[in-house]
Amino acid sequence: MEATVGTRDEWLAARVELLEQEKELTRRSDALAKRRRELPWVRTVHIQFTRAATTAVLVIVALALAACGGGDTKDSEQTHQDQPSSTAPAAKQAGSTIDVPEGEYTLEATPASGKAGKLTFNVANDGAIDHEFVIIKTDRKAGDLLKGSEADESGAVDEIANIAPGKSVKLTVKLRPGHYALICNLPGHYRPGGKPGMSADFTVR
Ligand SMILES: [Cu+2]
Repeated sequence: MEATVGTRDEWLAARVELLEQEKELTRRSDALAKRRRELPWVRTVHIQFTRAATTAVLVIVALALAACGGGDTKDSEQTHQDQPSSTAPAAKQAGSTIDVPEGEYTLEATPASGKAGKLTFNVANDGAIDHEFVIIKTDRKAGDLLKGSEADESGAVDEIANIAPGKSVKLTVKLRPGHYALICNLPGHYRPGGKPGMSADFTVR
C-alpha cells in the first residue's frame, strides 16, 4: 500500500472523517447485537434440554482440559522415571541401583560399589550441556586414564552415548567383580583444564 503525504490539517480532516465512519460502524454493530438479543425466545422442553446438555458438555470439556493439563505436568515430572521404566523391574530384581549425577564437570557414583551381577546405573544430567556415561573395566584409577586429550577407553563395557541436560537415563549391565572407571569422555569433560573432572571409581564385589 502506498502512503500519501499531506499537511497536518489534511491529516486531521481525514482522521475526523474516518473516526465518524468508525463510530457509525460501532453504532451499527451495537444495533445488530440488540436485534440479535431481541430475537424471540422459544420456551420448549427441547431448548431447556439443549441448554442443560450444553452446560454438561462444557463441564465435561473443562474437566477433560483440566485432566489433560494435570497429565502434562505429571508427564514432564515423571519423564525421568518413566523413560527407562523397561529396565526398572530388572533393577528391582538385581536390587541395586547406583545414582550417577553428572554436571559441569563432575560425575559421582552413589554408592561407589555394588554386588556382581546386574547393576543399574541411573545417570542424571543435572548440568546445562550434554554429557555421556562410559563404564570401563580397568585396574587403573578412574582419574588416571588420560591418553592425549581424552581418557583411554580400552576395557569399555557399556555406555550411554548422549544424555541431554535435565534428562535421566538408566543403564543396566551385568558386571563381574573388579574395579571400574565411570567417566564422561566428551571432549574436555574428562579432565577440564587438566584438572580432575568427570570420573568416578566403582568397585564390584
Ligand atoms: Cu560430560
